[in-house]
Amino acid sequence: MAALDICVVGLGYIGLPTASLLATRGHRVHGVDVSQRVVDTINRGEIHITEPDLDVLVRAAVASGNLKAALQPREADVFILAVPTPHHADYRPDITYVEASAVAVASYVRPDSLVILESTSPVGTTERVAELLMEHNPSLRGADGKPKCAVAHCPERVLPGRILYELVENHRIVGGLDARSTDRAVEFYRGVIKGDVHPTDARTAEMCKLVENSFRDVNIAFANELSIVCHKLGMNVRELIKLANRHPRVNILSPGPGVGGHCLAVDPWFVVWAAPDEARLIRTAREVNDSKVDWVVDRVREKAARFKNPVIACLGLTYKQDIDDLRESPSLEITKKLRAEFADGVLAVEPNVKDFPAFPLTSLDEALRRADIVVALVPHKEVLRIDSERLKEKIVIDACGAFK
Ligand code: SAJ
Repeated sequence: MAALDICVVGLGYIGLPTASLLATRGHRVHGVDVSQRVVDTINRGEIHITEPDLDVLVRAAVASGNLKAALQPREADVFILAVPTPHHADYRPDITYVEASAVAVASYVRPDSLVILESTSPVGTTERVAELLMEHNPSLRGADGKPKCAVAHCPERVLPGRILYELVENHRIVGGLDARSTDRAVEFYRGVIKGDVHPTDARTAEMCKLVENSFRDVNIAFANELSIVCHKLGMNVRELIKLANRHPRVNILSPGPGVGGHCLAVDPWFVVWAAPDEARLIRTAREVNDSKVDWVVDRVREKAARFKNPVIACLGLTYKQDIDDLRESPSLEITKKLRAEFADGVLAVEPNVKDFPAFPLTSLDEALRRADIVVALVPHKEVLRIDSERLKEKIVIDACGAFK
């Protein structure tokens, strides 16, 4: 593929790896972010997030001269919108960042440009992007009222911790607003990734991503519900799951302290919001997974009742292992709730986070030395490596299967 001018809006967990990959493939990439700190960090060839090997890729991309970050967009052949899509307190999707990014690029989009929305989005968002582009740049509106530029949705599907591998290897779903948009976007991704590219329409592509994450959330909810049932029946849930999974068509996932991150804890609500009376299982799964936080806190409280001044070590605060991402983290929630009850008797350990303003962090070694109760919340590699001798005299609550 000939080198293109590409403008990537949102330089976070998806936008930054994508922009860097495209730059190292020879495209001229203009990255845009609203944060001056993020822009400056990237322009120094450094990164503001933790992801294996991303530092090397960004350094190479910036050193090649093909990746530059800025606060403002500029004209390009291809625009990629990779901004967050959270939900409101009542679980209504919040697409204001997507809308703002569409408005921000509108005047730089040409009729021959391709605009791709990669953010996980509620059904209909790609259409909304097209509307905003035409509203803020009337030269993009065709005689038929439809956009002259190509507009498509291609949901990101990468797993934090494996982003660089999955960015290239995963299959992608591409849905344009019309057949021409789909073809343009399919051709673009086929030139960039190794995985297959599957064409569809924009709404199906939007729904596909939501369904993928809802599928995983529902399956984790099954495992989490089992852990609560097994506790009641005095059974070891992990042994049970291992045995059940010996069946050729059973594959139960792993129970944990709840489901976190900006994806599984958020996206299923977009389906529930679109079909509140119909999406009953998806809603219940969300509720089961969310309820796990209080259930773990209750287990700790039960054990702590034996001590006058219990010292409780919470191992791990991030939403999953070996990353620094605290978004929607059930482990952080559990630790906060325990701190509200036991104050400085709670020692929080998080090897992947350096600056944590909310409360002090304790080293793993000190926490293990001082704790009466050890609560394993995230199976970080440091937690998996703990010598069982050090846990002998402790009460251990293993919420994440670290000490199986
Ligand atoms: N978890 C469990 N038990 C399990 C697996 C996961 O409790 O057996 C928990 C994790 O600890 C974490 C949460 O679920 O708190 C989510 O972790 P994850 O590794 O399942 O997924 P994410 O949120 O990091 O990434 C997901 C991925 N989606 C699917 O696997 C269907 C990824 O491919 C998506 O790109 C990403 O969401 C996204 O951005 O939407």
